[in-house]
Amino acid sequence: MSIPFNPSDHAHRRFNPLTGDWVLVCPHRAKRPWNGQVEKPEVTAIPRFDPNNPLCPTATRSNGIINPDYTSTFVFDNDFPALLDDVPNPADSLAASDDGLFTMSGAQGNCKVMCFHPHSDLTLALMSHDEVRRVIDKWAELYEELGKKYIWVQIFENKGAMMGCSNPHPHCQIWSSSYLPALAEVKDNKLNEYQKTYKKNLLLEYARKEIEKKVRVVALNDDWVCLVPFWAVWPYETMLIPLKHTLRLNDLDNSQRESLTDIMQKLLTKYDNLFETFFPYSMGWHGAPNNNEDNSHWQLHAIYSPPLLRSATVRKFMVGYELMANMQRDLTPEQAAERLRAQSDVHYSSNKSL
Ligand code: H2U
Repeated sequence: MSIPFNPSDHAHRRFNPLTGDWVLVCPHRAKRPWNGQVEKPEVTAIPRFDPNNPLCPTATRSNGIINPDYTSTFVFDNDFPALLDDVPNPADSLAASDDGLFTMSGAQGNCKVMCFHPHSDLTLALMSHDEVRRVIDKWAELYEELGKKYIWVQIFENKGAMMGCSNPHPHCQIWSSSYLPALAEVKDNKLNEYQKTYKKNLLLEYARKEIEKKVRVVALNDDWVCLVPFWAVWPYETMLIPLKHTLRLNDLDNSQRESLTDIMQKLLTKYDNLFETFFPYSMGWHGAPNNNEDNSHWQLHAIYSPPLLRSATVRKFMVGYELMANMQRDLTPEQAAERLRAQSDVHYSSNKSL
């Protein structure tokens, strides 16, 4: 081939050093016409209070418990928990089958739901600075409390019906487990290997180099960088990384929490502005496991995985080649970062009534 390689035009693969996975990037396909499924726009006319919405203050939940008339954040034990503390472990004979083909392992844990705000029609993008800060403080508090008992505390938010969010009310979930989930275990190993090989923290080094390169940076402040990872899989996937070595959410100091509030509000406003919609996503926090070991190879980070590709209604599906062979994307991470950077930091809805 005599044509010189251009990453904005030519198919190539990128390596994710955090997981060891590869993503196939096919930028030339971003121009193709779309005749596939068009999702219905997310319903935005959500009532502020609905007595039949089990996450609202004073509403009755599925199990008959009545929520308090909460005015800020509100945390409760999930009424349909995937993980429970009081579950026996499989017998030794099941835990290690001789042929390695039928191995089981115990799974104990706890599942909580955290409402961000009493009003169902708000999202983190529309909440005030102080309200978002209270969410961050509550995350840190829960992380600290649950981290005393569980090796892994997974905070995650499914936003929008497109991402499987079952209740139109700003909230997240917290699943704490007696084991390291698969992705956490992979990251633990990769971060450790990198630190041993290069004598550097992978994510701190990565953030520093991305800030120098600028092309994938969406927002930056004194304590945080928000970027589209070089190895992003979802079209507008982003990552939030603290600039200072920080292991867990509860280790964030006051300045980091204030600037996290700012950068989250900026990112979420840009997300909503991109297609003038309440941008759906799944997001979560990853920090050092709670195992009393040397976790200096870790660095706290958040991942946002939004499904939208071209408009409020056209989403990326992880099917076909992605399920059977390799994760794949069309838009390059650099193009995605540029588009997000170009979005206003003022929410589109502030100019019109919702
Ligand atoms: P999602 O929107 O991400 O599905 O989270 C809502 C969670 O709230 C879900 O896990 C729980 C569901 O089990 N829930 C209750 O615990 N009680 C209820 O009455 C309704 C929903």
